[in-house]
Amino acid sequence: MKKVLITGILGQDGANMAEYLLDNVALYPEGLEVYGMMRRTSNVNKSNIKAFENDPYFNLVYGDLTDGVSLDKLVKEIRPDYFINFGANSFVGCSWDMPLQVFDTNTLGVIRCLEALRKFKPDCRFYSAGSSEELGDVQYSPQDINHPIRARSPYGASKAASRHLVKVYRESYDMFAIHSILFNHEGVRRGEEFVTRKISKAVARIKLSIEKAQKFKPLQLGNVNAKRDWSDSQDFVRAVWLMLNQEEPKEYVLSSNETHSVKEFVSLAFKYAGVNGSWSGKGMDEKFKFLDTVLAEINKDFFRPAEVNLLYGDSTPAREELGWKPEISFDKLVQRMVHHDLDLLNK
Ligand code: NAP
Ligand code: G4F
Repeated sequence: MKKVLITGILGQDGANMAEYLLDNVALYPEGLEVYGMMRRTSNVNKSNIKAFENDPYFNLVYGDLTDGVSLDKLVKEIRPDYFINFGANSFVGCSWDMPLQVFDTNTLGVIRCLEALRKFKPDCRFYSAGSSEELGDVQYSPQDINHPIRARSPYGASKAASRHLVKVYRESYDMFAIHSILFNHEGVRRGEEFVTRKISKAVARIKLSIEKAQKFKPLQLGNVNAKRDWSDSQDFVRAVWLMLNQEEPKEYVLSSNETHSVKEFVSLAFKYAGVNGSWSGKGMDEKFKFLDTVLAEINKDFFRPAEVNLLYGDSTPAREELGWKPEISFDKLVQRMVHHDLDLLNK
């Protein structure tokens, strides 16, 4: 029986990872059991795990990355074969407001996971999610695994530090421990504070208001000229599983190998909702309009103290060496997110 412990189960990637494994249980004749770790919060949101919460091979367990006792206890009791750490404070925008909490969760949390495994299950394979945000003000494009760390946010710095820690444990204790550089990845389970989901939800709301001839507030955005390399999270979890099942613990970049601006995302999202519009104006006066109707505008509240202006990945080694290939294009991703949020509003 293979046991997989996943942190961040109520988040986007944790839920997609668990669903991917549970959908493929038949591939493991020796049996596969998935343990999803959630922390205790006052108002739990289980919407991302609704589809598989009652699956007989799925178990929900309590634990917290800021509490080493809880991680020790889980590792001792479950004795996982794979430990996939998707838990984090993952929102770059708030990492200036709570840098200590971000480091406690994203960096010390990784030490706590590694220590629990070192003490109680050293042969467990460990994966921790790293980020293209570690690369910061990039020096060249596209960015590969050798790009220097130039973090621009407390979040980026927290992930960079955790990358070093994973390497230290791998080399010091001969553990199968990897941290890979994940470029942005989205989908219908994406949190609403991230720009893609904020856009798809607002576009659905605005589309409905237009249909009902009701007044609406335009979508408010910060730096719409930032460029990101966006993929679908469902494509990434397949690659994470391939990485965990290599012979040797090698680290990879996962990316779409394309880059698009926030402005492009907005234009495409409105297009898939059947709303025409175009960008005009400059700087703080830039607006996305249909005739005289403003659909999206700039709001200084959404700018960051320091911005990562461009991310553009090169995942060629992952494609060639792991045999991984993303299946969902940028266009398809935007279309799926917008149609999903339209369906939610029309229910
Ligand atoms: P997400 O949706 O924000 O999920 C993160 C999960 O971590 C949430 O379920 C959250 O729990 C949990 N968490 C937060 N603090 C915790 C703590 N102290 N103890 C235990 N769990 C805690 O993020 P995601 O998009 O799935 O990302 C997964 C991982 O990949 C994260 O490490 C993220 O930093 C990294 N990453 C993501 C991207 C991307 O574009 N999505 C790119 C690069 C790297 P609650 O549900 O209780 O809040
Ligand atoms: O969607 P975002 O908040 O994602 P960001 O900062 O790139 O971080 C995501 O990707 C990282 C990988 O590079 C992950 F590690 C991290 O966990 C997270 O998943 O913002 C994307 C871009 C930024 O340049 C931001 O300034 O969109 C810009 N933006 C413009 N207006 C906005 C907004 N971002 C947000 N969240 N909200 C806005 O209104």
